[in-house]
Amino acid sequence: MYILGDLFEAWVGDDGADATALAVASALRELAEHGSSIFFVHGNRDFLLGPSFAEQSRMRLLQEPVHLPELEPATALLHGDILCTDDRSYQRFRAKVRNPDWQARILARPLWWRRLLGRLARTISRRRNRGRPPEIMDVNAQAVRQCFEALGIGRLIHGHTHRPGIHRLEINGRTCERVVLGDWHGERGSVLRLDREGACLMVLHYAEGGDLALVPA
Ligand SMILES: [Mn+2]
Repeated sequence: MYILGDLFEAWVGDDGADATALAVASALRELAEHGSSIFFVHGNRDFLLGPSFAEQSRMRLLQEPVHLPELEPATALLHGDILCTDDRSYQRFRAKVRNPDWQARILARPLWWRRLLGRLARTISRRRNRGRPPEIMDVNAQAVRQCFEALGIGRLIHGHTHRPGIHRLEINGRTCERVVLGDWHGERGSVLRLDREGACLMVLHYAEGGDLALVPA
């Protein structure tokens, strides 16, 4: 199982894991104990999730892009925020907070201070994003193209933009595919099924009686 980041709304350090995070950790651990391999890529909200929580959840932390050359077509996984290059101020912010020295300095601060900083950052981000043109928050076509070319892949899978869909595009005469996962909120959930038939986006569906099923989106 590959979790492509922003599993959590906010993460201020593994020492700040709340009851929800601990419940998630124990569910993941149980899954791992039943034989699943679990991989985690950071998102723009939980980029401070560290080795201690990963160990507790039996997840392996991966650096993006995650390359899966054994798949047909060769596939790469990303959270997706790095493709949103039209949002220049966000990319500057991202470069700063993904720097290991910056992260070490922040994590050395007391938990209460990090919680305050996290709340402040979310308030600023909400204000900033209000009333902005939605195109800015989507991927940049050139960044997508460069990603396919640089990685030599035929399929790219990411989330982040909350615009689930499967997009076909032509790159150097080859038909490539960009799969955008949907979000997980309340009773909504987005899952991608990949098999020989190709990629199919699925959503969680609660049937009557509360049974959980996956149905095509
Ligand atoms: Mn995100």
